[in-house]
Amino acid sequence: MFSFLRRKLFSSSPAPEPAPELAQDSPAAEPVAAPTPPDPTLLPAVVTAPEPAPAPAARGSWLQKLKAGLQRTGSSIAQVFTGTKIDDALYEELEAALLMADAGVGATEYLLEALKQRVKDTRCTDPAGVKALLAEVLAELLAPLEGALQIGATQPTVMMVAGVNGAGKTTSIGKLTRHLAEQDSKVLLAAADTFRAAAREQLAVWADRNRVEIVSQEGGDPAAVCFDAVSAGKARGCDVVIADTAGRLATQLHLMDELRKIRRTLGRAMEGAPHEVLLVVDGNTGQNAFTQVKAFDEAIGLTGLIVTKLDGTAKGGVLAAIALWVRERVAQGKPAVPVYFIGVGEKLEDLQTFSAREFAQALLS
Ligand SMILES: Nc1nc2c(ncn2[C@@H]2O[C@H](COP(=O)(O)OP(=O)(O)OP(=O)(O)O)[C@@H](O)[C@H]2O)c(=O)[nH]1
Ligand SMILES: [Mg+2]
Repeated sequence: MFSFLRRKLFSSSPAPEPAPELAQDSPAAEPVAAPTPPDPTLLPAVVTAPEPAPAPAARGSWLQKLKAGLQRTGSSIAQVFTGTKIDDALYEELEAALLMADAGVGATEYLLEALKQRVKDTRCTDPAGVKALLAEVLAELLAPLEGALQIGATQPTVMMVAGVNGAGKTTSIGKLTRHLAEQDSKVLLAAADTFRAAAREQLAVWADRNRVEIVSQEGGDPAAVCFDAVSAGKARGCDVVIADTAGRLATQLHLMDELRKIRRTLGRAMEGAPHEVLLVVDGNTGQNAFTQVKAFDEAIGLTGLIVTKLDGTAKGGVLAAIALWVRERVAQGKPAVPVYFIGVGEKLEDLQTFSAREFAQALLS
């Protein structure tokens, strides 16, 4: 997977400057903490030891995990095509299966219409052929969700990561940090979940394991931590600063205000920041994930997504609903919101770049 990430993840980035000393330019700034020694009880289940770069076969095994995770959904869609006739009953069954897979009404209608047209155009006569055509139209629908995370256009590239409680934000940041660090990117983490000591410690463990710096502060204002982290990132010639925020529901208005403040503060710390505003959603939550995407986008303007836990009983069809929403945005001249990564487990190699075709095939296999 690693070479795949290398290919997709990075734009050409200039070599980082030698690291100068941290400028203590903010009164609220707590010095960049030396990586905290890990408390073994807090070690995430994700890694037990630094792992070598996965072999090329890793992507194959990832696909198996994705297929297994989506199997419930996939097998029910695949069952629609086990008959011998292409008739109204087949399309009705397919409609029900797509809705069950959490594709939502809009994307289901879109897919059925596109599929019927494709069946007509290709004069397809057997259900197995219709299944192959569905894989095609689904991959086409999902295509706008593909996108490579660009690192290196600015130094540092500043990312803020948000999402509901337990979606997988910190774990995904940890996995991403490892991949970036292995690519010799200098990463600095900002523990902007200042309320829970466990949250700070969880991120500190990842910082320690990946031997990257972390800016952390007990209590206090998460926006101030982010400001300090970007200031430190600039002073130290970091390539990437990633802010981990506390989980919250989009309905908790004061907490959404806090996220907006973090976003504004990052912009004050560095012009143009944050360069990426990422939402982490739990793929298991189906249409709820789609609701979260729309609500967080409205509040903080998303630039990308990470969809986790697609190895569980994920109703992966929700990506079709998100893709349709992205298509509509793009048609209105707004930027796309790509799925930069999908999570298919708790191990390091289980964070993978998203491929529309692979995902469509896994969903229908
Ligand atoms: N199976 C599976 N588990 C995952 C995946 N990503 C994260 N997890 C697990 O989900 C749980 C929550 O992950 P966290 O990274 O702590 O989630 P968070 O969004 O940071 O949570 P809060 O900070 O409490 O809001 C942990 O047990 C992770 O190991 C994934 O892709 N697959
Ligand atoms: Mg967290």
